[in-house]
Amino acid sequence: MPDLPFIARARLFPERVAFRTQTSTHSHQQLLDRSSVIASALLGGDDDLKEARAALLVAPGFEYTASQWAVWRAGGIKLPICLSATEPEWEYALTDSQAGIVIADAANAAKIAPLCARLGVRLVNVSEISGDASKALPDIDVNRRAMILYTSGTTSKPKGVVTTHANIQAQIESLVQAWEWRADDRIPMFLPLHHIHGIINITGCALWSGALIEPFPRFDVGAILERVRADAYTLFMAVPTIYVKLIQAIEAASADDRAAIVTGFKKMRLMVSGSAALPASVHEQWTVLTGQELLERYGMTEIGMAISNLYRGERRPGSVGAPLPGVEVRLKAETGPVITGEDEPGEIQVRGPGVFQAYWNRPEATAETFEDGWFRTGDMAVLERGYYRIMGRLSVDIIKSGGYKLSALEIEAALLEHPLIAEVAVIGLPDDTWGEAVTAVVVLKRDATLELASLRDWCKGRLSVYKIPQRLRIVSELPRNAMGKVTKPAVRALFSA
Ligand code: MCA
Ligand code: AMP
Repeated sequence: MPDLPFIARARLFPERVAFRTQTSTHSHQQLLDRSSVIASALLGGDDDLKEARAALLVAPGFEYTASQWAVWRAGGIKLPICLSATEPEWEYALTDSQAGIVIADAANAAKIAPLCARLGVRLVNVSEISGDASKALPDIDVNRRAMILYTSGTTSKPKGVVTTHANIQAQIESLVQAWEWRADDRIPMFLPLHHIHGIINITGCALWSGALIEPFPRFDVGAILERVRADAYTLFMAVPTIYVKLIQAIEAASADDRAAIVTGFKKMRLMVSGSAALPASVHEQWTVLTGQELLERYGMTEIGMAISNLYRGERRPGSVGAPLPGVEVRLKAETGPVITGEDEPGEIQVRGPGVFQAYWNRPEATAETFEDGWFRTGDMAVLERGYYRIMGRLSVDIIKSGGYKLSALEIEAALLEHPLIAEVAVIGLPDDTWGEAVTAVVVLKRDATLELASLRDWCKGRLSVYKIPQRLRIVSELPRNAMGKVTKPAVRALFSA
């Protein structure tokens, strides 16, 4: 059987540098070698992990990717989890996916060890693995399941999105072609590795192309701008919030620093924005500031990237462009026929080899989300002069904040456990930096008082930082059935009142 696609690609450029940090470089050959050592250790006495779910709690970089490849080469399913999630969030992902293994590096192993012990999940400290690749690795078909990504949606708990090696290959090849990835590209990686943006668009495409990745533990504006002014990158990919933060930093810099930073950005061959709407004003501000025209694209965990402005062609502010290679897109009115003309809004539906297989263990949710073989995104759009413009989402229970997709229902369920809260409705309110700000409207229990700071403190340990309410409004009663979709606009109105 042929090698898995990512292995075959790495063998094309074994000596090229895949990861570079201030203190180290690692080649594709080193990735191949290290991943086979880790794969041997994962297998132990077995011949094949047989799709066992292996969660990864490893800092981004060489060791992370070697661990990911090891899971795949040993026949497992990679389960990316958020490094900064709370224990209840980790527990949910591990139990829902019935994970068998957690792979953690030295810095993270201690944090998750008590949970692994409680759940009876095998914990592998990858930092302690050394030695030879002693085992023969199994043959893996590209149609085997490769990854489960948890995504929030219209249900209160996140659902696991299952993709195969073939799906991942299709998602990567489409972007490599559209954006003309090259072996001499260099890109920073500061986005979290439990989402498509970091996993596929940056890491997956770069490794596929023999390009170089500079990994960062997180987005650190100072560290990144320092590398930009050193002309370290040809490509840059980020969420709109990051462009807003970069604009703020550039504007605050001294004239000399600013000129050096702007020169670094100007030299790049492509800068991409996605994961949330890029306001046309931010797009235009960025062009004025750096001379770079951002390329905005649209995607989703279930499908990878679907629509993109053109690398060679128009990049229209406020629009997401045209379907990517290999991706079919149609608009559909909720109860009507497929929309064939322009200027008529409908739901975006997508078909193609990159589309996921199923929600893990949720056949009904999977069935509901497909219509005649087309994936229903839940996003509304309109086609204008050949380009799609996103108009919003069908569900008001989905919030996009800082590029993260959040379920209002999940946050409501957590807040309802607060001892002083009787009723709650969570909404996303427009915010210049975060896109939407998580906002809680609450009715308190009799004679209780609550302040935002104390609510936020209470949330720590229960919810990841980006799910914690930024704004709080206390009311004496919620509009009837506020937690249902129907009256959410009425909840929103409580803020403008
Ligand atoms: C953090 N803070 C927030 C939020 N997040 N405030 C409001 N809203 C938020 N969402 C606050 C914290 O409470 C803290 O406040 C301060 O900001 C710093 O927190 P920190 O976590 O350090 O923030 P950051 O590092 O500056 O993070 C901002 C970020 C991050 C870099 C934009 O959110 C990020 O990496 N987002 C990208 C997510 C992503 O990759 N999404 C792609 C998924 P205080 O200082 O008061 O304590 S979507 C996808 O994959 C699809 C397929 C697609 O299309 O791409
Ligand atoms: P996620 O499931 O986290 O991958 O988020 C996917 C969702 O992000 C989509 O369904 C859209 O609502 C939103 N999204 C992604 N890219 C864009 C974009 N360029 N403009 C508007 N919304 C976007």
